[in-house]
Amino acid sequence: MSLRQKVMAAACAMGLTVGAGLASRAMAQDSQIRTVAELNRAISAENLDPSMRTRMKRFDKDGDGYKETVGRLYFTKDGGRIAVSRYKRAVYSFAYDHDRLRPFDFAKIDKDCDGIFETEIGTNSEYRPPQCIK
Ligand SMILES: [Ca+2]
Ligand SMILES: [Ca+2]
Repeated sequence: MSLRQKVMAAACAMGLTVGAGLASRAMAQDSQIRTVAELNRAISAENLDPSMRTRMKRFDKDGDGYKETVGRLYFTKDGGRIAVSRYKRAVYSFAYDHDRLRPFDFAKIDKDCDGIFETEIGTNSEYRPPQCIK
């Protein structure tokens, strides 16, 4: 293969990679999780990566010194990850990432505790458990 051919092949491979990245991002947007039920399905055992352990950490999101929020990080078998925030076992927000690389793609919160994540929030924003969950 000539140098020119090698460069063309590399450019072509990069183009395909970028295309696949955009396609998976578009799919992630299409399959956006809208409800607690859809979230629970996404993090059910059969959809998780068996080689990765779910991580758990407690957070003080409301700033009262008590770590009321339980955060769990799930690794999905399609190569993504989902961070879920719970207060007394009830889910109130999550963040989704299709490739396990910073940053997360998007994050949502259920502000009125009706089981529907109606509010998009910044993936780095601090958010406390909604009053209705307490
Ligand atoms: Ca707290
Ligand atoms: Ca809601």
